[in-house]
Amino acid sequence: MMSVTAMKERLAQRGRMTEDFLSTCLDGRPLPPRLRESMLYSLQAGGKRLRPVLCLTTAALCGLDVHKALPFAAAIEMIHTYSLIHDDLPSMDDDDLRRGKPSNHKAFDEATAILAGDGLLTDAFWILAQTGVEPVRLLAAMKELAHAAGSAGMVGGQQWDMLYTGKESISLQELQTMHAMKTGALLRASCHCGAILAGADQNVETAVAAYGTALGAAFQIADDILDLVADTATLGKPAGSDAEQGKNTYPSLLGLEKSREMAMGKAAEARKALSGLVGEEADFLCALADYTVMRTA
Ligand code: GRG
Repeated sequence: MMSVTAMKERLAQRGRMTEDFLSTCLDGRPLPPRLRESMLYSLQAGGKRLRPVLCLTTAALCGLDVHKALPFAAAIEMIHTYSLIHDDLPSMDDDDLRRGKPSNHKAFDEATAILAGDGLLTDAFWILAQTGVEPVRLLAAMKELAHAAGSAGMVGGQQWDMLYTGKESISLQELQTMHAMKTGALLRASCHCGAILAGADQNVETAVAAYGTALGAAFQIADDILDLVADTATLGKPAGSDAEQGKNTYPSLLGLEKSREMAMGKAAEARKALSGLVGEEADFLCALADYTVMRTA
């Protein structure tokens, strides 16, 4: 078992590795300065870097040097960052604060924020195309990522979220499906793609993807709970915004205690998925699953 300190150190170290890559990824390209500034503003605003770390770690777990997986992992963070910029727009969640700073459209303007998101999404594929693994593996991982981020995944989940917002009540099944698409798909793909890039055996690939699915669910339930119980300064985004916007959440459907139990259950499911795997990387992933539900921001 990995200690919380060792887990946090490894998370920070792989997060920094991703940030170093991201800080130079737009260098030497002919971008309009305002667009570059706006893209870098959100890319460099902090964040846990959970998704790239998951990708780097599952790649390492399956025998690939983390440096080889780095462009792909960084591209996932670019896609995640674009989704946050667009999610905060006045036409979507209309949030003024993200990662403890003014949202992109507040720091710049709405049109620039839309373009910064578009730029990050599209450039992510330009960057991941530079991942140094066999093309067949890269293509398979790219297909998985595009599916997870697109209309059958994150984008579709966001559409469900908007359709459900303000609706009296939705079923638990509807809530779970919406979150599996909106938040879960990218987290699952972050895990799965590392294994695909490394050319993992089918049974290991399946185990890692199952870990990602359970982790994604645990993460979202924890996020709903945090929105209810944490404060804005700790979260770096407006607390209580789910209730204010009339969103259906795990606590609103199940209550706080049942939601906590469900989050713990999903973290346990994530650890169980990796039970056939040994070593430091598997231990780290198990510690990350626990961190996902214990985190305070
Ligand atoms: C606009 C296409 C489009 C999609 C938006 C993921 C998403 C879909 C919106 C984010 C809204 C939200 C708060 C979802 C809850 C879970 C979540 C993705 C939280 C943010 O992710 P973290 O906690 O953020 O990993 P950091 O800042 O640490 O990277």
